[in-house]
Amino acid sequence: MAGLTETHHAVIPRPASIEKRGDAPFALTPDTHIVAAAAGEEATAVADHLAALLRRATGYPVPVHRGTARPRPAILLALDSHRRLGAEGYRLQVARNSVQLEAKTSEGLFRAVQTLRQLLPATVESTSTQSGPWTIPAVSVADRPRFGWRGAHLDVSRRFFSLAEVKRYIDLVCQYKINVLHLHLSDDQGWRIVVDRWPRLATHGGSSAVGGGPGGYYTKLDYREIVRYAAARYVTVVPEIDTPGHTGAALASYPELNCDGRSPPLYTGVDVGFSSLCVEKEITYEFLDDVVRELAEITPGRYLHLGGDEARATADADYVRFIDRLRPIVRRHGKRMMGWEEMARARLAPGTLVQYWSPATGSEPGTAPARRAVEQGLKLVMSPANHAYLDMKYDRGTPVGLSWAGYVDARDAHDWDPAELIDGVGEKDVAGVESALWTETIADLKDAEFMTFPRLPGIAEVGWSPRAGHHWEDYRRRLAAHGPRWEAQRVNFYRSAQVPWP
Ligand code: NGO
Repeated sequence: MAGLTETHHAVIPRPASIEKRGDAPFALTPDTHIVAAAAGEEATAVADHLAALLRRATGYPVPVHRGTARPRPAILLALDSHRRLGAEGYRLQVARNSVQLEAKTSEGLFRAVQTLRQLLPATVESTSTQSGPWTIPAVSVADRPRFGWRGAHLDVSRRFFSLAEVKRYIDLVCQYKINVLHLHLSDDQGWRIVVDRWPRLATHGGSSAVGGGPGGYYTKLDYREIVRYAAARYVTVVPEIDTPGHTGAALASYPELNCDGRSPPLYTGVDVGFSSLCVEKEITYEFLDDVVRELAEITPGRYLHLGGDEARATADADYVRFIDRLRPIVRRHGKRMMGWEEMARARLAPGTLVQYWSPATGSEPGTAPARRAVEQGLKLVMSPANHAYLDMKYDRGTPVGLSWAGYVDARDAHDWDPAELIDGVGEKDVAGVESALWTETIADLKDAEFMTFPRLPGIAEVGWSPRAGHHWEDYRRRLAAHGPRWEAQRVNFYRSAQVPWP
């Protein structure tokens, strides 16, 4: 294990166990092969993914062989069902002559590849050929995640992000073993996914953005492509349609969804909490049934997020009635529901995931929804705004972002424990963690990158790494080594003064 004063690697999230071996480093050369000993196409796809990555910066051919023949020097990927590594765990052994990656599943192999990348020099992340040497220190890693849910939320409603931009975001976050992409697909300012039965949602509701900026929406083909691209990186897409509030774009598109039968204009401001679907009208539930059905059809993941936050324009009793009606709709279409913490005010089905976002801690009043969720036997995904909201400014000088939950610098993103934040919420109640990037103040992907890095790696480490050994001093030295990796990938990151960048 890396001690406090002796960091010999810069891997983030910190592996459960990583030890130096008494051997010379492995060096990639023009002769290096990758051997996919693991049976099955998925493991071979992981090998191909690694090969493509290595070819880019080294310029070496890095051929991939299937089967057990073992040309030397080689990087070997193998599936080993006997090891108790869990679905995402892996072992990685680096010696002078070989690199071995073993996991129970191809998903575990993919996580191992992310570790391997980070053991190589930063220039391996370049998109053009660089000169080596391409050495990997001789280490032995045994790793598995603390929590199964390590999400990244992206608000594509307030600002629309193109297919290419979403793919880049996936590519950047999956390096930190993020395994969920939560797409906030609808809000007051924009509806971003085609629903065939309600076409104006996208064509009208998706035609604008915050500040009146250009809108956009995903066709079902686009969405399927995001799902496919994410799945190839072992990231599950969780789509969110926010209800019953944050529904301005839908209300603007269809007058019949409004209680008074009249559509408001498209909203381009940044206020929250003023819109609501009409809880009394039957057509509201026909609408939701169509939306949930069509979204379920193109979403292989288990969860659909139905929002539920800040429904200040919905009376309390109406809110509970609304969730009572929503519950069977989600079940009918074969999915489980996820919702923001407010949803725990209502009765929820077993298996529903509740997403905590309040900055409240201990037994402060703001923690009550979390306890209500736990009392219902439900698990929480933790996104406390003062640690995990990537739209908060780093400090007073940050040119974009909000500050209602305070400033969140690199240390705040790393220095917290999801199982110790709230009285009555322990390890067994936590499904995992998720960063949230709301985009009211974010103009484009460059801004999004600036707010994501260097904070997301801290949240990812909170979600993946063992509780023991969680030290800011050790972490910030490892984090510093990621600056050059982001430079190589042309990531627009924030040079936090808390981090000793090289
Ligand atoms: C809140 C609100 C969002 C805002 C965000 C800004 C939740 C769950 N609802 O978080 O609509 O965009 O704050 O920080």
